[in-house]
Amino acid sequence: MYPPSRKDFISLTLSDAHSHSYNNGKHRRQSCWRKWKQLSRLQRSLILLLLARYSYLDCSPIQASHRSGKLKSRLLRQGHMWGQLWIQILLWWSPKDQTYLFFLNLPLSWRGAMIQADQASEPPPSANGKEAAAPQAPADSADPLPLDGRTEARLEAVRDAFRHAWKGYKDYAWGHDELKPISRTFGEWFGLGLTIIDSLDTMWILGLREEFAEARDWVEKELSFDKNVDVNLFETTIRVLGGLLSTYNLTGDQLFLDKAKDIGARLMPAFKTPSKIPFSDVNIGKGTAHPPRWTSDSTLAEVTSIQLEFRELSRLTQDPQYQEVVNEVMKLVHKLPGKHDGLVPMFINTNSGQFTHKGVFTLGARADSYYEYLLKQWIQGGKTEDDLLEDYLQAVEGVKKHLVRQTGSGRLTFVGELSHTRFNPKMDHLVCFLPGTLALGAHNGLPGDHMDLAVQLMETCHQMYKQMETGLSPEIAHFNLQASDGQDIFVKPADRHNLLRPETVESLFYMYRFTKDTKYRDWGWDILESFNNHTKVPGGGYTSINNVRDIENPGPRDKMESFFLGETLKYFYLLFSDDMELLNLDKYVFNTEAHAFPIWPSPPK
Ligand code: DMJ
Repeated sequence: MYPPSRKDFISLTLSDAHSHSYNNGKHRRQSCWRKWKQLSRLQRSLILLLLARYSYLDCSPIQASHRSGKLKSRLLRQGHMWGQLWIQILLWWSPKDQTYLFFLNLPLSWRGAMIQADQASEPPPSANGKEAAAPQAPADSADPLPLDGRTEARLEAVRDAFRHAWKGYKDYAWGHDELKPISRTFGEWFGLGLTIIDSLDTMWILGLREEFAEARDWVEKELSFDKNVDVNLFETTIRVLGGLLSTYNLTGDQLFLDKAKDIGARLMPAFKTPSKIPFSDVNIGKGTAHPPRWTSDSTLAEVTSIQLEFRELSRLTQDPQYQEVVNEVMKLVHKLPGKHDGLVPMFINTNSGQFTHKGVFTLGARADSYYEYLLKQWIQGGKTEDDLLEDYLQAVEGVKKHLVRQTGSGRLTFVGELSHTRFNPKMDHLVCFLPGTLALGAHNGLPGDHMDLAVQLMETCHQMYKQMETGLSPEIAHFNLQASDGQDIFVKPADRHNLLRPETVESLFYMYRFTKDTKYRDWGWDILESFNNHTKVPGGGYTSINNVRDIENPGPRDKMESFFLGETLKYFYLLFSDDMELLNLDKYVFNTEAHAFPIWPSPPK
């Protein structure tokens, strides 16, 4: 985890019979005294010196990593007290070898970015044939930027979180879709090693070249799409096709484009429907596609949030078939009756090509990324496709008119839902992508009031974390329109789970990039600390939890979604990084799974 050449450490070996449980803090606390007595006088003096300034130190694994993070950031924040001498103490519990490690790290000068030039991979090979030229890898985050202590500490905390998540995945789920960190096994969805593919570009961006190399090796030697398996078109497009294309663009490594072409071609049968609205499921081995068993409908967000990826595949391969099928979907939806001031229903029929289940309008599940991709396709295409812009602008007006309200007490702005003209003051955490999207639009010349709304919604998404006991947002929040009882946010028992989702961190990243207001970074830091506090699993991995309102028993769900590594941790890193050239938002557009594609050059006028 920490190369010995860079750190000095003292290790204490303990025996703890319960170390494999999720939270066994009590037992460990009892043995603190014994461990303390095992330290040398010098070690004790150093720790006492620090403790004299920083209240107390606990020994429970989750709390300890949280507190050591806090301690570290407080030390770094007050780094002037120490001149050029930085002291970091990291308390780390390793249940595998049952060892507490006290790391004393004494670098004599601050080195800035952690990525070393010698960690870079081979130079990108150029693409051949009629494919587009191999991408220029963006400025590597190895640039020696003058980082202050806090920035570097936060970036390193994200790398630490990634390493911890990766360790669990590697140890217990390697090559499978997802880690189940509590039972120390894996979950399979499509059997495509989703976590590896979703994580590739994150590792590249974080500078984790060793981990990247082992993942690349797996992609080269183990990944095969020649499988008799039904996959979901949308999920496979955003995670697998998106992850491979993004990694190709970052690295220039032909392997990833070859794999992207392979999966892209295998997904094409989904578009062979009477209406040209794609089916939800494709068998990538047999080349057949079908809707779910109970309906011939597809979800609206799913059929309209695969465009960035297929268009990019066409650009890179110079083969128009991919972009043609997805552009056709957008054209059909653009012309379709049944919208409500730009708001779209949640389902569309693959036979008739018409909206179904009309009357329910949400920016949450099943509709969310339709709105996101209107704007992002317009940006990707060099702002030339007017229908996309028109639909986006109309939709934002529809949102403002029908869905935006404020709570009675704290005047929190939120986006509710409309159900057959009845307003429901309920907002999914998924809607927290919206502040970022609105800010991105305003940055690209769209009305200033989009930014005003973004600022207000960002505050609300922040409150959805802050007002919970764990500091983590529930999956769904209800808002109080009345002023009477003073409470703005309610959470129903069934909605109290947290799946390690990225949307709020994603929006914080956009808001920071466009405003440079450091409060957005601080809010992000609080969220990272809360994830470390309540979802980090000793031994490796992070788990989704059942109850964000219960500190004592958040109820681990035993699942680490691939988007935690693909999106959440990537957006944390980009939020904290001072390097504005690292995926510059004037040059790149992110898909809905945080995979980045270059913005196409505008055609000559
Ligand atoms: C991700 O797969 C994508 O962000 C998608 O758009 C929504 N659901 C998850 C994350 O919450």
